[in-house]
Amino acid sequence: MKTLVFATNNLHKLEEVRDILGGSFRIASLKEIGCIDDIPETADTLEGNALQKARYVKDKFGYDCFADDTGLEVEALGGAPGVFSARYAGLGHDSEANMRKLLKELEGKTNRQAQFRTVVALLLEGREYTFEGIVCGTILTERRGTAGFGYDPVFVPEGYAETFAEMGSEEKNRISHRARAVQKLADFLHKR
Ligand code: ITT
Repeated sequence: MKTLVFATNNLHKLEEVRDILGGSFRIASLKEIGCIDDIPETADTLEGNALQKARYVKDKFGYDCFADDTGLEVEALGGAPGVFSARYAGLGHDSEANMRKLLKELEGKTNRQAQFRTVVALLLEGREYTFEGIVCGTILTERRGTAGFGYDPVFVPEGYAETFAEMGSEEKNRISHRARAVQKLADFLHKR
């Protein structure tokens, strides 16, 4: 089975991607390759950050690898928090504070349309590839559910009544932004 390094410090993402790709690839974590660095994400696009993370691991550790950058893009907020989703309420990846700020910004707004967008960047044999996955939905006025991570408790994907945090990992991993991008990555790798 081919091994792929996934350049993420987010253990929820690692678990999701292992669930999605686990049957076909062995997904190695940064810890397994001896990387404990806080990888810089200073680009101003999801594409830029995904490539930055993958290039960092390739340059410093020598492994072909892939990375994911994800943002929640809210229509009434002009696409914010977008690439700043992790740091929306300040430094520190504080999901509770980020959701609190989001709900506050949307107070009284009737347009609750949003989308999660993931860009996966793959570095393989000296070339770079990107794959995108989007899921549209709406932002609730309050949190619901405890599964998942990040903004999952306030996001209801289109065509569903439950939030990502209520539906549990199996269902989220069938329809999510990350699942869509990672499936494109898998299709690409299978065709090679
Ligand atoms: P890495 O950069 O180490 O991969 P990260 O947590 O910094 O991990 P991102 O920059 O891609 O990841 O994600 C930005 C934020 O968006 C993240 O901290 C979450 O709050 C949120 N997010 C990402 N994917 C999500 C998902 O599937 N469901 C809910 N929120 C998500």
